Amino acid sequence: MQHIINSALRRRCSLFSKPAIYFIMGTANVKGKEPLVLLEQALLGGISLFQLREKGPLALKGDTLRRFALECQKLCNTHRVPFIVNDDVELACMIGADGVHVGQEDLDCASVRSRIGEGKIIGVSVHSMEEAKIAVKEGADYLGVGPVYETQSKHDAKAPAGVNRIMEISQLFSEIPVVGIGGITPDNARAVWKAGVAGVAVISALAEAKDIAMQINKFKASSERRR
Ligand code: 3NM
Repeated sequence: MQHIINSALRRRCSLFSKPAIYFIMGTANVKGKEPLVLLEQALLGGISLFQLREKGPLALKGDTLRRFALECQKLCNTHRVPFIVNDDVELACMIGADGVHVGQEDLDCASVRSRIGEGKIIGVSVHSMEEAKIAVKEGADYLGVGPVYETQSKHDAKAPAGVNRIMEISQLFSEIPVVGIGGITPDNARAVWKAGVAGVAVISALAEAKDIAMQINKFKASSERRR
């Protein structure tokens, strides 16, 4: 048991040792840009984690998705940035991703753990204290809490909850990194950092940025002003 607790602690500490800029992207989010070029720019710019979230009517599937995921993984490995797969546990296991992120409609955290093993990262999206309690009990390594602000990137997103929920959850589970998500930009990120997050998870403010490296720097600067 002790070694399991230790390995979970190691995973969490190394992932969120610095304020994390967590880039999430799928081919639907890139607005005509080349996704692998965008990812490489984000990695060069200094993102802390990357999540492949391939959703929507034109989402890549099957072998095409597997090949794309492998390219993303290769880039992340080169830059030593953890590569997380959204929802698709089978794909994550097949290619040996660093972890899986699941929502409330996906497989539960305990089942994901039994499939991907102890050494991997599991993130869980939660939208209430109740969901957070269950995810923590089942061994989530970090929680994604959102949407903080209005978002265009998730068609079934819940109503924006602001930063209060993040504050409550991060205070109750001070040992579990909490990541804010939903409509976060460098201009509104400061309140999110102040609410106690270990990271900000971002799709559009990075994928659609004119200069992604500059945008990442702005996110980093927003975290430095958090106290
Ligand atoms: N999950 P953007 S909000 C993927 O509330 C996702 O759980 C959310 O994209 C949640 O940074 C969201 O463009 C979309 O708003 C985040």
